[in-house]
Amino acid sequence: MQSGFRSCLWSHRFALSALLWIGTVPAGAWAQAPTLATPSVRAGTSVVTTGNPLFRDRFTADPAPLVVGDRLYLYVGHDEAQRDEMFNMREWLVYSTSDMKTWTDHGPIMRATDFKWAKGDAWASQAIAKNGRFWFYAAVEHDDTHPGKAIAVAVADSPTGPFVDAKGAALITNEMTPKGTHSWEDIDPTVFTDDDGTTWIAWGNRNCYIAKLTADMVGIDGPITEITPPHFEEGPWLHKRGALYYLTYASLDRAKDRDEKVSYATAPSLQGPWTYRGELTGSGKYSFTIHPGIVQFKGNWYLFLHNAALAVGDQAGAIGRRAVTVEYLQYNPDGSMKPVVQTQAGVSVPPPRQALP
Ligand code: FUB
Repeated sequence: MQSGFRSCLWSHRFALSALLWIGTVPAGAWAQAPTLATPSVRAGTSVVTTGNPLFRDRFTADPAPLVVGDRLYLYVGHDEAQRDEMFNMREWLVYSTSDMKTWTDHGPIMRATDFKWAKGDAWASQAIAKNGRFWFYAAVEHDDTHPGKAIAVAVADSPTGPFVDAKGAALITNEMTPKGTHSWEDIDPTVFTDDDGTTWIAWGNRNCYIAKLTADMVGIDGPITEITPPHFEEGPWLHKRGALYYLTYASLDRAKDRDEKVSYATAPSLQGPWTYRGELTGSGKYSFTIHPGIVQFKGNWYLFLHNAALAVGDQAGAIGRRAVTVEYLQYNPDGSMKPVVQTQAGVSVPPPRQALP
C-alpha cells in the first residue's frame, strides 16, 4: 500500500467544540442517562417517502446502505441531542426498501452499550454480508481500559438483526493508530470485499487508515496503512465501479470552508495509488457534518448523505439533530462522479438523463 496524501492540520471550530465538549462532559456520560430507546412498537411500520429528508419523525445520521437480494437496507445512527448538546447517539436503526419510495422501519438493531466494553456513542457504522452472515462495524466510545473512540464488530443472521458483539472486545482501539493525537481518530468504518474475496476496512478522523480483515471478519490481518487523501475529515466510504476503486469521504478545506463537503479519490486497486478527484458535493444544509454512503441498486447508483434541515416538533436541526437524504449518483465516461446537489425532491423524481457516450 502506498503511503497516502498529506494529513490536515486540526484547527476547525468543530475540533474546538469537541474539545470543549469532551472537557466539560465525561466522554460517554450520556450513555448512562435514562434510555430514550425508540419503542419497538414502531418496528415494521412503513413510510412512503416524498423526497428529502427520507425519515421525518426522528433525527437520523451517518447513512450506510447495503443491498441484500432485491432490498436495500439503510443503517443509520439515531440522533437524540437535546438543546445544545453536541451528540447524543445511543442506538443504530435500520430501514429497508425495495423501490426507494416505500421504506420499512425495522427499529433499533443495537445499542452502543450492547458492546459490554463500550461506554456509549453509537457513531457511524456500515454492515456487510459475508459467509452467509451480516457483519456490522461501528464506532463507539471505549471504556477506560482503552480510552477514546474504538471500532466494534457485531454479527447477525439477518440484515435486521438481532446483532450481537462478534468479538467481545474492540476490533480497533485508539492505541493502534498512534499518529493521531485526538481521542476520536478511530471512527467511521467502511468495509469492502474485493474481487479476490478479501474484505478490507478503512476508517478515520483527520487521518484515514486501511487494513485487511481476517477471514473470520473479527480481526485485522496485516499492517494498518495510512491513505489520508486531501482535506480528509472523516466518513470514508469504499466502493468499486468497473475497474476503478473509489474512496469517498467527508472533507474540510479549512482555508475556505466552515462545514464539511464530500470529496473523493480513485485508484486502480485498494493498494493505490489514490488520485484526488475533487469535491463531489457542497455542505449539508445547516450541518457541520455530512456523511457519504454509496450503493448501486436496481440499475441506479445512489449517494446517501445527511443534513440538518429537518425540524421535529419544537426541535430544530442541529449538529446533533440530523436527517438522512438520498440523491442519484452518476458518472462521467472517465469514471469521475458528476457533482451532486442535495435537493428536496431527491429520488422521488426520475434520474437525470445521462448523455449518450
Ligand atoms: O455521527 C457522529 C459523527 O459525526 C460521525 O461518526 C461522523 O461521520 C459525523 O457524521
